Amino acid sequence: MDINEIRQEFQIFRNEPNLAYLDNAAMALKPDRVIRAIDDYYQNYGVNVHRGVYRLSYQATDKYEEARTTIANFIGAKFEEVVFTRGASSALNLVALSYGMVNINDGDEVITTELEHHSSHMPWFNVCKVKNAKLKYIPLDKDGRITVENFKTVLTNKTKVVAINYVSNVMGYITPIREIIKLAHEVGAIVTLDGAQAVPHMKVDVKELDCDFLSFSGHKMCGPTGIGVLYGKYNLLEKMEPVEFGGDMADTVKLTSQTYKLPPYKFETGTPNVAGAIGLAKACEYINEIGFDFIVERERKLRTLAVERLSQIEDVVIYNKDAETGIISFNINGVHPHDAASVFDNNNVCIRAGHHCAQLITSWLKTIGTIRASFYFYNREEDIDLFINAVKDAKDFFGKF
Ligand code: C6P
Repeated sequence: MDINEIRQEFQIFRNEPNLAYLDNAAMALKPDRVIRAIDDYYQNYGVNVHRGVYRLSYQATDKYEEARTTIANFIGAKFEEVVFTRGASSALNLVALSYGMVNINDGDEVITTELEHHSSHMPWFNVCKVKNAKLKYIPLDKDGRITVENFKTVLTNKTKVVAINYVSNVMGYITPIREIIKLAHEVGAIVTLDGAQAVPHMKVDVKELDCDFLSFSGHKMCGPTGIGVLYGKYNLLEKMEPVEFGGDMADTVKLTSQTYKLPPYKFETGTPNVAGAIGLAKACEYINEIGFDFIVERERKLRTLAVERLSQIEDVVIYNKDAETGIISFNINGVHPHDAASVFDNNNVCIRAGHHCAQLITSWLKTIGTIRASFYFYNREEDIDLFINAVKDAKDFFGKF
């Protein structure tokens, strides 16, 4: 596949062919076809769904629900198991608030890790605090990885929930999730999987994984902002209570009682993000066309090249040298990550610096933050040249002080 041809479909690269966009873990760029699909909805049938008894509203409803089918197929789920949310954060919170607040009780145990993004860990910290349950952390190995062996040391018959990432947004490690899910199920626990950094980068099939919940965001996979997905096994979603009430999710409302629609609708209160769902479905089609084989291979190649060259620069500390995905976290000795970031910007390189909303792993690494470069399939070898030059510039500039 020709990278230049791929890049031609992105207005940002047409504007700035030499931009090294290496902040893909924060957000991926959008190809024309995703923007066109959103535009088409607003321009040609931009009305509300599920409500109007007229042609345009049927059309919008059909497109919205077709989008759900496309996204369900993308992750191997059933149509009714795909709940649209604002993003991964709201999906992860929905599980904690709806499932956790009801099913976690005094003395129960929830397992999580120091590798979690705040949106995966904090909702369960809150549940455990309110419900007087114990939050346990899988000890990370010397490289900061989650291992099955270490998972076994915290798993007990009291474990009710495992809240864990599939790919860490700081370390880029792939969690050995299949084995963890199997072991969790053996003690009757459910697994809520944070797939925000996995679903855009590798084939994720919820039935094959047998995870109970999976959360992810549209904007990290070439889709729009403000849309994400909570996948849940239907038998769990069916028993869960909504956490938001109001328009569209209601079935019957009387003075003395109220009932709700079946999943997924009981969790989608109010006018949904129709354009977002349509845009995300288009992004799924686009990613399927690019193909995960290509995406995985490309990211691996770029990462290997970048790590090789980065390792040759004195005073650079790489925290995740052997990670499997396109995320590199590092620091330049004596240079504050935010100071370095400004030099990267001057070199036309977009990276992220700081704790990446994952303060637990930042503390574990005994640092105040890291510089993070993250690749996607549309990145070029030339981006690595710009990136390496920026590292050298930052080192030379701040190294003087
Ligand atoms: N991580 C990053 O730069 P939202 O913001 O809701 O779309 O996604 C939250 C989220 C949850 N889990 C993981 C593993 C994530 O990486 C993120 C988002 C971005 O690393 C923004 S903080």
